Amino acid sequence: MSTATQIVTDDLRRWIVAQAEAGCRPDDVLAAMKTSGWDEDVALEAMEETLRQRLDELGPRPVVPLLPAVPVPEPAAGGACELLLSDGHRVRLLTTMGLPRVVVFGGLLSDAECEALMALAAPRLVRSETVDNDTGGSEVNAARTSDGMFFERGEAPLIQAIEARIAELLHWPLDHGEGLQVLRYRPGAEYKPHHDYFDPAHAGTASILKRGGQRVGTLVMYLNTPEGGGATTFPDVGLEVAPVRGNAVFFSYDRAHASTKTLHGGAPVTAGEKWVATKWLREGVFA
Ligand code: PD2
Ligand code: ZN
Repeated sequence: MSTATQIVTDDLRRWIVAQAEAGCRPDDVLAAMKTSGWDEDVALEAMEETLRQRLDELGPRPVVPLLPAVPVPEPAAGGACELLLSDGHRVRLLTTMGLPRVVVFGGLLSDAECEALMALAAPRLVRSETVDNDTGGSEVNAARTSDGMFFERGEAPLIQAIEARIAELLHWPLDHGEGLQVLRYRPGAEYKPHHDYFDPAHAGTASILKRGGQRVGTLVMYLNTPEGGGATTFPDVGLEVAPVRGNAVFFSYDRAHASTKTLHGGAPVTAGEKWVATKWLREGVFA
């Protein structure tokens, strides 16, 4: 489509409004318009003008107060670039970020621990499910094409040792953590961008929160180094964490809100397999 013939029709305006009302991110709408041949400047102006007009039509809307911020797990590094834990394990701080709060750890798990965790998990892997927002149950979801399993908290000496290390590293009580989840991604498998907190607007959330309250932090530990792909991505800030055996990425969210910028995903694995163990931390006791 040549820029000279790019007329913003009523149909296009209606489409832009429909995308916004369906919750599509502006970047994705812009990308779709560019793919269909719209010049970026024309597309941006059309989006801005159309959405401004729509807001004017809707008139003033009540301001919904943000949920209050709650305490979150936080590693006690005090500026150090290495932490010595009480089990003798040394963990390196490779990267940190303020918003979203992200910390990348080096050497959180040894090679032997990664191997042992994969071996314990392998016979129990089944196609991953995600939370069904309406019922609070779980369902198979095309956005998550991995296989997974959950360990019970403390179910084996190796699990106990890893959980104790995480509790010390993140200054968060062991009983505020869910059981470890192991995921295996095969080539082509991915986990599309999502938030790990439970959306307060969804009908199923109230029942989920009865057990341990909200999630306030996530630790994704890499159990192997895939041959290709599989980064953990934070699309709001353009951060990509490379999956490297023994390393881990931690992020926290002090309210169940997109302003925490913790939208994140697992990029498609392009070669080999990717194995991770995820620990989710809750506000309260997860019994
Ligand atoms: O495997 C990952 O990189 C990944 C990405 C997004 C894991 C999770 N989320 C998760 O377990 O919540
Ligand atoms: Zn996640």
